[in-house]
Amino acid sequence: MKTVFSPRHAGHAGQTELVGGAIVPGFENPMRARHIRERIEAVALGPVLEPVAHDIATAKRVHDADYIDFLPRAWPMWRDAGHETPAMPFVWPVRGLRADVPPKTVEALLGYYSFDGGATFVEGSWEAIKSSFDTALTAAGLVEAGERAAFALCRPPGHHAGTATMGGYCYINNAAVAAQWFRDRGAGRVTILDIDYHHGNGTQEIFYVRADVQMVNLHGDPLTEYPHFLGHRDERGAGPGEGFNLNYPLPAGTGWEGWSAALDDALVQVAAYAPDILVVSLGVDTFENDPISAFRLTSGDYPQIGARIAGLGLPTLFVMEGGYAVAEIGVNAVGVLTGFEG
Ligand code: SP5
Ligand code: ZN
Repeated sequence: MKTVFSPRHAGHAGQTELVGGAIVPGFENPMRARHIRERIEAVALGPVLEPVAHDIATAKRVHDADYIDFLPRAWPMWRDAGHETPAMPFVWPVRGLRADVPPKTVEALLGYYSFDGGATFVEGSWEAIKSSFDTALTAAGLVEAGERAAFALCRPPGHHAGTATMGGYCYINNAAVAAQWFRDRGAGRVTILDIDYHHGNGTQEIFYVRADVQMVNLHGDPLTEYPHFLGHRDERGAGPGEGFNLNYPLPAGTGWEGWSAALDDALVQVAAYAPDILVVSLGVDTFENDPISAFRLTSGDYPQIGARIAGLGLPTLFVMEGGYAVAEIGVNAVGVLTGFEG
């Protein structure tokens, strides 16, 4: 399997995040991509290609134009406002406040375009965000050109990013951009299967009223797990999209038995939809030792996940999302891919 990967992810480094009232080093760091890349070489998964630059207009097919235009401006505005720390949102237009009047300062705009404080900017962030977008589209191009599968080693991840909101380490929704790109290139139906520990709230929001992109999510129950405010079982799509959004919230502590049973059910639903292309939002924060998650999958489980997904027999684009047990992230993520290849 071919991988697309950009060294330009590495400038997105040194971010901080708020955990329990304390500012700590970000869990989403450059070592993640480095370990996956090394594992690809160690197991000789296949060639690693650099992405081709794509027009950012493609991101505006699933995101609001003003939101995308803000992303490259966030860090320069923050720096010019005199800050020396990473740019972090801290005020949001939630219930009772007005979200219809775009504000003018960078502090306010960061909140206007986010749902949490988890998407922060440093000097190299935009270059990394753009390279991650290019990586997804370049890998999508490989699948469109006839590869059975391709791996977009994206960093930063994307599935929490909604139409006009960043959050949860995500800025541009790489999987959603790729799915839309397949549609625009003639695919009739696309499925996004999201197996990251966290619900793919951004992807769900983007496709919620659409029948041409099926969204299937396995994740920690939002009653106790991040992102908390989307991902319940009764969210099944709306209007023409009714029935094309499927959520499998699972309790913290779920291990292989419960998780794989949900996967098997999900795969039956995907097969019934009969998409032309499958996009997998591949997070491995379902791992037992993940520092911010609570499922109990083991490294031996990941190849089995890949094998079961391969059973669909669909052209498949894997897009990297989360996974924070850095020492094992390479074995786990690449394990899915080698399991897929059989
Ligand atoms: C792409 C992705 O996986 N984003 C995840 C973002 C999670 N952000 C906040 C998680 C808060 C979890 N708190 C549990 C801390 C346990 N020590
Ligand atoms: Zn996650």
